[in-house]
Amino acid sequence: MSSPLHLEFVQSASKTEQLPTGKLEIALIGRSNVGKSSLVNSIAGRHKLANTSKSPGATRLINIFELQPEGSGRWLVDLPGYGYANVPAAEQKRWQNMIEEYLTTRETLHSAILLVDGLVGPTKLDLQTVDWLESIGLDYKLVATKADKVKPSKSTGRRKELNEALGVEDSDVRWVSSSKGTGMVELRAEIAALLRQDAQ
Ligand SMILES: Nc1nc2c(ncn2[C@@H]2O[C@H](COP(=O)(O)OP(=O)(O)O)[C@@H](O)[C@H]2O)c(=O)[nH]1
Ligand SMILES: [Mg+2]
Repeated sequence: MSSPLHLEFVQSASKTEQLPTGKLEIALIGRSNVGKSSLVNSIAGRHKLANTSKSPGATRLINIFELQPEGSGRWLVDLPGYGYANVPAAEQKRWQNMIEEYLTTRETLHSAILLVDGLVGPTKLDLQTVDWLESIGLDYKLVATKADKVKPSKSTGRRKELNEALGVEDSDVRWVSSSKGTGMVELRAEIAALLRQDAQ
């Protein structure tokens, strides 16, 4: 189960209603630049499956990645990142609506994975997103990204701060590094189990 998951890109959509019908979806959410696309690539053990970018805000679409075999309908869904400051307010609002519409209306959506930058810690928008996920009753898991950027000497303190800011226990957060592969074996196994469970 530690090996990469065989994921293939299915399609992108700018609106929920453009999405094809799936069986079971897990959505990746997080602010722009948090490392969502890199995480998709790491989970799949591929470099260029999902587009990664040094310029935040590049992912403006809902991107579907299907656990193979083709047609399984079991998807990892990369949502547009929120909170990118250099995007005009109207455009941000449009993304926000797209994300919220997807998360509130998608019947095949099982749960979400909320990514928080491990070095930066949860931003105000991340905390709002947590509250919002709680309010709509969508199940979610927490992943702290870019673990390699936290110096070992600061690691314990940083974890504590992040846990306190989110109001969670240490065991509630999976720390990963897409560049170093830290935590990837466990996360792959967890996502594989989620995607392979019985669909309703
Ligand atoms: N050091 C480090 N950088 C990362 C990691 N994951 C992503 N990045 C970098 O963070 C930037 C944004 O990553 P990307 O996956 O495009 O973020 P997205 O906007 O959430 O999809 C890129 O420059 C990545 O190379 C990681 O685990 N470690
Ligand atoms: Mg991206």
